[in-house]
Amino acid sequence: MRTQVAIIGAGPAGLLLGQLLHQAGIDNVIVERQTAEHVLGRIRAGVLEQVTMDLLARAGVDARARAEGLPHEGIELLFQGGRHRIDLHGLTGGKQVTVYGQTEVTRDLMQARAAAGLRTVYLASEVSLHEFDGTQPRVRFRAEDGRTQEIACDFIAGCDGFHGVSRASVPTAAMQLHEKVYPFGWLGVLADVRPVSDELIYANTERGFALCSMRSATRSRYYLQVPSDEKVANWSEAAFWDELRTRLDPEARERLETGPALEMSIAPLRSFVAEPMRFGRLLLAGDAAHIVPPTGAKGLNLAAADVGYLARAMQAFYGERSEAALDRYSDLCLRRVWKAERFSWWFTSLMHRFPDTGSFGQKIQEAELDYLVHSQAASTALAENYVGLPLEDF
Ligand code: RFL
Ligand code: PHB
Repeated sequence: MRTQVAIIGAGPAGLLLGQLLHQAGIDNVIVERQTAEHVLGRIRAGVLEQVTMDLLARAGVDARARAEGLPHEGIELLFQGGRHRIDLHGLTGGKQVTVYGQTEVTRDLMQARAAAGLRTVYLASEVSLHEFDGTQPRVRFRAEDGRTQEIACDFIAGCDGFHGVSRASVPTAAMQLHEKVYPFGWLGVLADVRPVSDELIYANTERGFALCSMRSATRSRYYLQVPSDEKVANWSEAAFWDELRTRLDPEARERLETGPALEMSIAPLRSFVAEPMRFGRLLLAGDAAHIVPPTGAKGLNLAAADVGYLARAMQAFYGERSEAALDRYSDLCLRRVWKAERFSWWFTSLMHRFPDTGSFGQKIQEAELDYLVHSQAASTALAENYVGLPLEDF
């Protein structure tokens, strides 16, 4: 098999890149380890920045996100038992975010890819990357029928997430890794109940963090901070709802609707960056290159921004025969990535209870939150990061 760009991974990064390249007339093949159903079954992100919506539009796959996504102009911070609104729209000169599930983004991208007749190999095992330090890289894998296949290409895009093979194929001496693992995770529940509030609630409590999010007017997504060694099996659904209630304010507690969990899982929290993001003809994008804790809702949005830059760089390569944009790819991404890393780390540190938080740490968090919601300068800094920093040079 031959293509211009072999994309490893059919998550949002790989699928969006495939669509953006297709729009630019660049042929691509996606190689994915799982089935499409498995990829669609992962319940993850829910908040899209305008930058991400714009890239979906550029890829021609924004119709349903625009029609069914929920525009959110504010978020609520809950601390010391009271809720305070951050007016994202007012503080950023009219920007907003769109609440639309990663599952739906992925479904829309998969449908567009199928409609365009683009090649995707699912259930590819033993994927390996070869000769990306030259000009004719190759991707080898075992297909569903057990046969070994090879793709000859000009570029390999490593969009295979944190545990993928792409970053692991780079010699360790060629890469610098920066990592912070948090001593807690998020226990998430998805349920067909009406959201407790019109806007997302981020809660700081002495019992730990909680988040009230949603997927639609009738489907809610809730999270609780739990210790990192916690197991889902230790939680009954009733225990989840009871604990969530204790972390809410009296009005939200009263309004909270409960129902059977459609999904319940624990996600670990981690900050991670691999530098650089380019190794010859191998380019990393999304979670393959960097991870943020979900508190700032940045992971999927960073993945989208990376592939926006990458598609543009490849367009310049094929259109103008210029490698300049590919040469700048890593630096351009990482400048914005590190700002999102900082924001996500800061917001996580402010909202969660750490083993050494104690009464002093709790008081300091509450003082900072009090300052944050009453200072226009501090609220503006939160708002402009939450809605997403602009793409430089785009
Ligand atoms: P993905 O989604 O992990 O996709 C990678 C794909 O690569 C495949 N793969 C391989 N394929 C072939 N060969 C191999 N050897 C392979 N190894 C892996 C995998 O099967 C998979 O299909 O990475 P991508 O595309 O970079 O997308 C990143 C996002 O998924 C991630 O950043 C977000 O989900 C993070 N995130 C959030 N981001 C936001 O922007 N806003 C949010 O509100 C938000 N909330 C969240 C989140 C992540 C969460 N979890 C579970 C980690 C909430 C949670 C709870
Ligand atoms: C979600 O709806 O899954 C979600 C929303 C906001 C976050 C993280 C996750 O910060």
